[in-house]
Amino acid sequence: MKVFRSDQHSLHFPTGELSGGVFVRPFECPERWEYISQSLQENGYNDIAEPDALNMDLLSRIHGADYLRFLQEAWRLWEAGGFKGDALPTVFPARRMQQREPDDIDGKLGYFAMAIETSITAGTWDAARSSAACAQSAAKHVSDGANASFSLCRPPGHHAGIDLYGGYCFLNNAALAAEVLLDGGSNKVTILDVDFHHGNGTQDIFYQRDDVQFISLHGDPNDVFPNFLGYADEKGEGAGLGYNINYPMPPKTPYSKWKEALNDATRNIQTYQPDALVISLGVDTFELDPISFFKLKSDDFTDYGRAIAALKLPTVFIMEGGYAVEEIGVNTVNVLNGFQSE
Ligand code: Q9C
Ligand code: ZN
Repeated sequence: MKVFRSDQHSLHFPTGELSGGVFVRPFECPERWEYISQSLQENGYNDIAEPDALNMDLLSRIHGADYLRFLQEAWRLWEAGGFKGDALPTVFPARRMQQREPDDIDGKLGYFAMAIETSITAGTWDAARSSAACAQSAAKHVSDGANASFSLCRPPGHHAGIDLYGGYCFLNNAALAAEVLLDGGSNKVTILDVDFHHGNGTQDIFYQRDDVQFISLHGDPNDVFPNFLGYADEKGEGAGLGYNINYPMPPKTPYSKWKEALNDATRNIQTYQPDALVISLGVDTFELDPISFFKLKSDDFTDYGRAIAALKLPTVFIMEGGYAVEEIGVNTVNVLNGFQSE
């Protein structure tokens, strides 16, 4: 399986993340990428490529023009304001306030943010762009005939909506991969999101469309981030009705229960009959993950990798979350090994 990755991921590394009322070292850190790279190489995934340049026209199919302009100018405007730290929002267009983008950078940050643990730094745009480029190239590889590819995306993407960043995400890498597959001749694509958190951004992007089926297995938003989306009654709208499927699950969910949801998800995929599959692959479902509450063990990742392969679809794996840094490489490679073994 060919791997796409870029050194430019390291350009994004904020000094702190607001967690529990204090600034802590960000959970979404560059070593995540290093550990995954290392495990891939130790396990024979040595066909590694740098991505092609990002196609901004394709990116514009999933993100608003104002949002993309904001991501490119945010750091310059923040610096021009003379601020000392990384760029963080402090004010939000909450209920009964105007949903209008102001000129002031403090206002712009709040207008486009869906959470404040995610800082923008000098290198954020270049890192996010390189991450999306990896997803684009991995999808192109499958669209050109390969049966599978893996994109080592960092920063991750599934919380990034049409015009929203947060949850460590800026550009929606999985959504872009789906667009590349559609552009390359697929008529229908399924995005299966197995990250611990609900893929609110991906749901947002495809909510009214029937050419992309979005299925997410995740911690119940009543109990955990992103808190305001990911409930089972969100089924899509208009042409998209029926093509959005959520499986929220409670704290301490063991693999046996998670696998039942996956089995139901695979039946829904078989009914939809997509031409290709995108996996939003977060391994924060692991029992030792510091910010999550499912109980998957390392061998479980191998098992569900096999279940994904049993769908017999061209598959693009897009890296999302996973914060038990020392085990992140093993758990990620286990999914790929399970997939390859089938
Ligand atoms: N006190 C992904 O897995 N909330 N993003 C952190 C920590 C944000 C997760 C709370 C979690 C975002 C891609
Ligand atoms: Zn996650």
